[in-house]
Amino acid sequence: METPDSDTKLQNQLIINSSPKKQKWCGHEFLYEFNGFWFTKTYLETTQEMVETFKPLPTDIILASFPKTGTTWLKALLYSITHRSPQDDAVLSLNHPQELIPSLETNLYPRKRAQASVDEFLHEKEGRILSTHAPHQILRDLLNSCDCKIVYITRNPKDTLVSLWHFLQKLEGVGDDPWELEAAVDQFCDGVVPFGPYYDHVLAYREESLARPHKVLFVTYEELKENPRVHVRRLGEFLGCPFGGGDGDEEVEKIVKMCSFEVLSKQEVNKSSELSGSGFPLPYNAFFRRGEVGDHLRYLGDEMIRKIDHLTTLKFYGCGFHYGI
Ligand code: PAP
Repeated sequence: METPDSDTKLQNQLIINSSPKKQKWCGHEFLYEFNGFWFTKTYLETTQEMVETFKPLPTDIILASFPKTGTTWLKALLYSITHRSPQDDAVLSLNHPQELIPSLETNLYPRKRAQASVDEFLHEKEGRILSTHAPHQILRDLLNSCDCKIVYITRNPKDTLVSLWHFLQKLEGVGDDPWELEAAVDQFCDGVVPFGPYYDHVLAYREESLARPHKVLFVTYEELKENPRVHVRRLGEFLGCPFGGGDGDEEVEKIVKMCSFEVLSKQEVNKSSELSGSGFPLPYNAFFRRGEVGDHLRYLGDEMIRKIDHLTTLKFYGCGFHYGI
């Protein structure tokens, strides 16, 4: 996953940060602490590079999320909501959502030096949709530097963790040193997972959405599942491309269906076990597993659930956010 080049750069950052904390994670990976959050070596480098050089535009839409909370789904939705002409209809059946909307730290910054096309993408003026898993605490100045719109999706912590745990089983090299579920629960609760702590990540974007509702829209995976039509309309309005009545209802219906787990996960491109061009050493199909609310009940024992719920009560309920249990 890492390159010799990233090693050198990391060394320099480690010197600047004096003594960053480092913790063993899963497989052969370590995580490094930066401004209170944990990153793999690659993400530490690319996130720092992005913070130093990325210039959002007022016309940008930034999809922000903690990993495994519904990013792929929201990518499909944002793309469809903002591209509604008949010739756009086939795009989702031919392209993986992760490739339609690039991730700043996964796709754009690691290759920025090497790929002219990426530079070109970053210099596009209108209608860019970009995603990031970076926490608001680290991006605050950058995101507040212009009037770009931010859509943040979150998902209940137990399903998020279970989804992350499954995803990482598919990562090359993890098989030699499996990430046991007990260890995953402990590390998740300690916040030592990529882009963690999860709770701090969610709360900062939520706070920002309450303070600046015209700039940040906060949506949960569960509410999107429960009533996708309402939230597709809400997204359209927030992004300045509302749906009317009549034809609007049909358009909403079409988008909800096109982006549903049932339809997307059956597209050939999304079923493919080829290595994806998403920047992860993972196949295309790794982004579609079960797509359900409450899947954690199949995997987490009572004690694990108690531990996560206890933390959720302290962190979320303690802040008046009654979510995640
Ligand atoms: P990422 O952070 O690596 O981009 P992300 O897309 O946020 O991953 O999360 C993947 C989860 O979203 C998977 O959940 P699961 O492991 O619990 O199954 C995946 O199945 C789910 N997912 C992908 N597409 C959809 C969709 N269209 N509707 C609902 N869930 C989806």
